[in-house]
Amino acid sequence: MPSHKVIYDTDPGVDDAMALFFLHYHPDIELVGITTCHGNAPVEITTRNALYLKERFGIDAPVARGAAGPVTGDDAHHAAVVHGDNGLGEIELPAEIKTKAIDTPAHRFIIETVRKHPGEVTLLAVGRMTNLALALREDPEIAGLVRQVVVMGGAFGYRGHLGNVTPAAEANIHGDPHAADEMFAAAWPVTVIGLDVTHEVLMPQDYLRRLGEEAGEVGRFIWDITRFYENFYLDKGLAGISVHDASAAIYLVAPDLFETRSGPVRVVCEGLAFGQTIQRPAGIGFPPNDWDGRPSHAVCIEVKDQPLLDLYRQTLLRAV
Ligand SMILES: [Ca+2]
Repeated sequence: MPSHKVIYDTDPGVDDAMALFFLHYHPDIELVGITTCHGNAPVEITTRNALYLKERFGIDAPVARGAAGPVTGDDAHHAAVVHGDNGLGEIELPAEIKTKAIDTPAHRFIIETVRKHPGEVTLLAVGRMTNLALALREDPEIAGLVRQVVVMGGAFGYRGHLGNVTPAAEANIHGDPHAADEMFAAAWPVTVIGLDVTHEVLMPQDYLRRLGEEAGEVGRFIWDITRFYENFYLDKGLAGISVHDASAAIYLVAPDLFETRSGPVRVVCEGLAFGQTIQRPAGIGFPPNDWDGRPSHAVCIEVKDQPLLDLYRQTLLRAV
């Protein structure tokens, strides 16, 4: 029996698709729903991509469409330069997707699913945190009913890793900082997989080529969608693509590959550092401050990259 019921909150997205495959093929994970959000592309496109991936790879979980923009009502910003205009690296996609999203909006799907399985559901959020914030606003009690929240987002300056939208801010948090700050205010256990660790995990082209050769249709698909994405990273002088969302997915089944630091987390919601995530580490004393009274969460500060890449590959080989 799979030991993790997971709702995957996502904005596919090249690395979102790569993480989705890990969730789909890992035997200890039961994907109970896919909720979509604005982010890498507008929500119409991320939802369509989620439906396409579900249909093409035979993923059972329902898809619920989520928020089109941040909780403030401001315009959404998208990352076409990284993921292409279609969100999946400009590969050719069918004009029509037969599979449809369910009628329930994402945040309500989250509430209903968490209430149906109290204490069992993990929320894996790898896009903007908007759907999670909307779920908390509608039903704050769910914070006490989820098993855990695992987030890909943020940058805490560990080992000198900066943001990727500004020197201060990472894209998922920058895209809706108010939602992220509300998410960190809730008393549910959150683990953050930020750029501090995802910029330490790189898939070089050889790794992707081998996956393409060995992991059947899904391997070839990953090779295809990463061509555009890879150029973005190679142009920046990196030795491979950063493994953002899949690192967060892998944390679910292999938390021992990560080291964490505890303490409450705040998000800067205005000014120059808009979207910056700042943790007040446990054990350090400060005068009264804006972190007081907030729940402690775990921020990943170290990762064992080679075992993580091995686990990803082994899991994808199960597709063959
Ligand atoms: Ca994502």
